[in-house]
Amino acid sequence: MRIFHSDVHRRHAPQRELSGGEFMAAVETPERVETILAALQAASIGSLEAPETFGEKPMAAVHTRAYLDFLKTAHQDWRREYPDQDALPLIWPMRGLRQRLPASIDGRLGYYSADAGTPITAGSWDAACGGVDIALSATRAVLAGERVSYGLCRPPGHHAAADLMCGYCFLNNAAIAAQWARDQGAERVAVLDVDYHHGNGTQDIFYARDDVLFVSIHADPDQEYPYFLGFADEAGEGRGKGFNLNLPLPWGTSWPDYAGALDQAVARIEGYRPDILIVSFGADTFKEDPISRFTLETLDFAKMGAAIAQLGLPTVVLQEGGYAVEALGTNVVSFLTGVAGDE
Ligand code: SP5
Ligand code: ZN
Repeated sequence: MRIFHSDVHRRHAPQRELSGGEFMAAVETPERVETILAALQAASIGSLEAPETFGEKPMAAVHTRAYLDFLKTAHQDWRREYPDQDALPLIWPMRGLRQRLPASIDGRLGYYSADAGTPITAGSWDAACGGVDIALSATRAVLAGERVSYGLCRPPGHHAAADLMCGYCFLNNAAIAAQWARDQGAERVAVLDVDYHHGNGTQDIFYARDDVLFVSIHADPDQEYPYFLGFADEAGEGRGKGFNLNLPLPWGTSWPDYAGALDQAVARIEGYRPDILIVSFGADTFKEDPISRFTLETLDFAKMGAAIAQLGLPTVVLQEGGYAVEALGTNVVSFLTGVAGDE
């Protein structure tokens, strides 16, 4: 298995995040990558490689140019107003307000964000670009004939929409990879999102399309973040009708019920006959995850990977969430071992 990673993610190192009414220690930290890398090296399940550089064009095929330009300078603009803090929005253009892009940084932060839990730091843009390069390098490896590749992306991507940052995500690594695979000649691309949280950004980006199937297993948005998308009745629109499948599960879900949903997800993907499968993998379904409420165990990740491997598809695994740092590396290795099968 070819594995792609880099150190650029370290430039995104938020100290604190707003959660539960107070500033808490950030959970989406650089240590997440360090622990995964250490476990990958110890397990020697693949070659560790540096990503290639792809530039902004693949990003601009998914995100708006205005959003990319905003992200690029957001922290510099913020620092002119607020000397020492990470950038966070505090007001959004909601019901009854004008959908108009303001000039001020506070206004633009609200316009281009969906929550106040996604701090922008001085190096966030560079780190996010590095995550995209990793995702695209992993995708290129699979298009070139590798059966399975893994992109150790950080920051994660699946909550980011075409022009919204959200849920620790800035650039949607999986969506950019899916679109890029299409542009390289793949006719049908499937994205399977098994992060604990619904991949609202990925769903939104492909909602009206039938050339990218989006299937997601996640905590019920009636109970869990992101609260406003990810319900079972969201099936796609227009040409995309029937090409979006949400499988929400309640708090407390353990392997037997998770496995049932995974069977449905796998059956839908099999019926779609994609040329390539992109997996948004979050280990935040783990029983000890500090912000989540499923109860999967380390060995369940291997079973999850094995069920996905049954599809026999060229498969790109991209890292999303997972915040139980001590077990994170082991959980990722468990999943990848399952996906790799007998290779
Ligand atoms: C990529 C990814 O996994 N993003 C997750 C974003 C979740 N953001 C909201 C976190 C709210 C946590 N509050 C739960 C407190 C538990 N004590
Ligand atoms: Zn998550």
